[in-house]
Amino acid sequence: MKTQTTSAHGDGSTARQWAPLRVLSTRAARTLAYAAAFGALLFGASGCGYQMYTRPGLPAAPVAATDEISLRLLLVGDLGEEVITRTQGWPLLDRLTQDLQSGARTAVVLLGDNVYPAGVPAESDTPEAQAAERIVRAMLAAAAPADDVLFVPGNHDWNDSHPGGLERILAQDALIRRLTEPEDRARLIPSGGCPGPASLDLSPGVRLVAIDTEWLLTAEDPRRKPLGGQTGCVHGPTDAPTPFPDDQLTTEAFYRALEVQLQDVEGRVVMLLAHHPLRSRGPHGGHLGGTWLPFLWPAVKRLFPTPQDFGSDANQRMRARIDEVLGRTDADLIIAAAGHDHNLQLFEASSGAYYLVSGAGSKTSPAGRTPQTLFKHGAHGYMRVDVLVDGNVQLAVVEPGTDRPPLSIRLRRRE
Ligand SMILES: [Fe+2]
Ligand SMILES: [Mn+2]
Repeated sequence: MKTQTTSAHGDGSTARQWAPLRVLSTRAARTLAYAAAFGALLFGASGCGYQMYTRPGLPAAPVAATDEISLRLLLVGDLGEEVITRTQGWPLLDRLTQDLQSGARTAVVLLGDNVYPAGVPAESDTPEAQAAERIVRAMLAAAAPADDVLFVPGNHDWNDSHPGGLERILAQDALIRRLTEPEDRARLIPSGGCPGPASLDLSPGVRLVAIDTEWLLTAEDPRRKPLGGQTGCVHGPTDAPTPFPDDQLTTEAFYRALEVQLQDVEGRVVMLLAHHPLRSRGPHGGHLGGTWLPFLWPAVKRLFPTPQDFGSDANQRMRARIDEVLGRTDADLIIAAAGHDHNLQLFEASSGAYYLVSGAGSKTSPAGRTPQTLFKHGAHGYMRVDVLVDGNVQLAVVEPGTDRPPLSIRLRRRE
């Protein structure tokens, strides 16, 4: 708001009239004042950006003892800023390492935008390649105690949606493997520049299904075709994948394969892992407030949405298709996890499915809320999902610098 006030006063008047009045009497100044008031209204209506919100009356989950946890998943997206490699450490990564000392089986899931600004370059020995390697090394070091480390691709990993993305996805895959050889616990998933779905049954009761939403968002755009189009793609369980016949690697073939992975999972917890969210009230989800020029930026985004934003046709189509398939799953508990918006959000849909955005690994952005919002906060952090020995599932929001999770709830299984 400050900018507007300043410019309204900056008209340089040789005031005989009281200056503010005189300024307000010009048409330009009135327009600015209306715009400022409108902006303030939008800013206010959007829940004031970065603030934490927790739905009132949510019962807190009882604290689980270490031996009650059978599987722990730590979900963090958009972690790829170079700031995480600074020598004095990145508090979020220290906290992540602590959370892996649980004695249970653990997996760290990096929800995309693993390396900013444009993924891992194919050529090594450039300053950009060295920076990318430092970033991936910092992640792997923090996740060292984890049994599995899964890197899900995001738009920035695909050369920030520019041509040449496929090479950079393959380079990220190769770099992760090179840095973890001879172990096989860290991987890019889906791999090979393919859309997936790649599924991993971490325990008999828990299936992870990873998909590459950047591939999906660009697959139908003829100008961006070179992004995807990788041949020899596979789908299904990572240890027993099925090939896509080359001529059938279409979005339709993908959605059919996704449906298969989400069927016959009665009694299980299914977690969909993707970079782009299906639900969000962050800047990519059309949230209006709290960003730079709060009343201008959303208008620009609305007029010129990119596939990265909810407003675009490609994004809407993709979300509708995935939701349609999710709606037919027979899983007991569905968690659709994503990053992309740089904040922490949890939604509970009327279907009983949970949607989370955990994209605050290295940046932050504001978030508004919807009637389905259980929690939102524009702050650094990640989400922790614990599957207990007794079958209960708990979700906590972990933020560095706070001892107690700002949210810790038990997720409901559907009847
Ligand atoms: Fe991001
Ligand atoms: Mn992104």
